[in-house]
Amino acid sequence: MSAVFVDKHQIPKGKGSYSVGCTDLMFDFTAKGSLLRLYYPAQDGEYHRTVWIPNKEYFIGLSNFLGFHRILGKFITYCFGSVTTPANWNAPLRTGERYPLIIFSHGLGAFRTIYSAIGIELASHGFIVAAVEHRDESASATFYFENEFAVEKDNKSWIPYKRLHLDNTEYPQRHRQVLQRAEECSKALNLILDINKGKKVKNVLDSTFDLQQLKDAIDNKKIAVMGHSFGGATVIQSLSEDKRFQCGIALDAWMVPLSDELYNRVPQPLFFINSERFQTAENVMKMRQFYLPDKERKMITIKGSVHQNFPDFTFVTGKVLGYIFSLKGDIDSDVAIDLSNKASLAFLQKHLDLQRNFNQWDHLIEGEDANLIRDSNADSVTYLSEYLE
Ligand code: 8U6
Repeated sequence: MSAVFVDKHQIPKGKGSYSVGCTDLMFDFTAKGSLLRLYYPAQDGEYHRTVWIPNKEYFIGLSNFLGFHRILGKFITYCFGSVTTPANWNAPLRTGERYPLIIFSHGLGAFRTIYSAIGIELASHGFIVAAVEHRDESASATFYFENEFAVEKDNKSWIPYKRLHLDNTEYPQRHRQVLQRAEECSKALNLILDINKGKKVKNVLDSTFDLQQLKDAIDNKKIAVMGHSFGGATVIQSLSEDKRFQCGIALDAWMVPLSDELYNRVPQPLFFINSERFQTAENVMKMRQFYLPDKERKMITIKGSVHQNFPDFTFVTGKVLGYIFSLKGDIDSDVAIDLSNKASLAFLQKHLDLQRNFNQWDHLIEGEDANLIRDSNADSVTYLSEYLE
């Protein structure tokens, strides 16, 4: 049965020239440390594919986040528990080049492993991508270890998703979370740059990937931050707090968590890539606050796309389930992520000053494609619907 549902639908391979490797890194073991999934240019060779969602707790968490009945939770574990993603698990790093670095932040109810189509594509074009897992109770699930003994015994402490109560106002809690998320992005960056400088870090997760390979592997002047939804808000918060991030890409950003005072604290270039269905006039208005004279801002909208066109589930379901759960829009999922990834690569080349051929996609940054809308559809569309009410 899982073969019928899943095997025909795969997470796309990287289209760049590099093989892609993948590993998980945790340091230190506490909840204040970092947990991230790394996608990187790898040496060619035969390796095992990467297990997409590596623990049952993530499925239980997803099922709770989505409000599914226990039985449906069991069903999605059954369907997706053995799915792999086309990255070579623990493959050795490709040497001979310093790579630009991207810190990636996930959405609400998501976690570090479900943006692999983006991580793999960028790594295949020569980026190291670190997808952090946030401990702000916005992930469907995440874990840490209480102490060294728990590490030894692989006795994980799980942090579940925290549902907000309806009697609470949303903003203060989401704002507190976005501050923690930005701090976690900076902490992950510290960790990776420490390893890049030669600091000996022992991965808390038992791994055959030798972290020493990352020494001098990163071009520490070429660092960007990228994220989806709540992670899009995290991008903007991170840019304001940590000027080591040279630019940011916000995928269908959800702007509610951000303070109204942030708008003039983001000097770095910022690219908004939006879905057609998710955005509202109010949300896009908050994006427009960041448009100030002399600041580089770009916005495009992918026609026929939905919010969940950016995470991986859009690739592993068929049309029917995809439509029912809003995992797919009218646009083909591969076409949508290609546009997002190519526009991202073009933007990154410009603002990280890369000498590559990603400028072949410069027109996408301007929204010039049959499947793109320049800027946004949301301002006018929502005003019209309000007018009709
Ligand atoms: C449906 C996010 C599924 C599924 C995700 C729907 C989602 C899913 C797995 C979880 C969180 N892709 N974060 C059926 N909604 C498996 C079977 O996994 C993305 C995915 C994906 S998110 C997001 C945030 C909020 C909501 C939906 C998605 O940022 O894209 C509400 C009501 O808040």
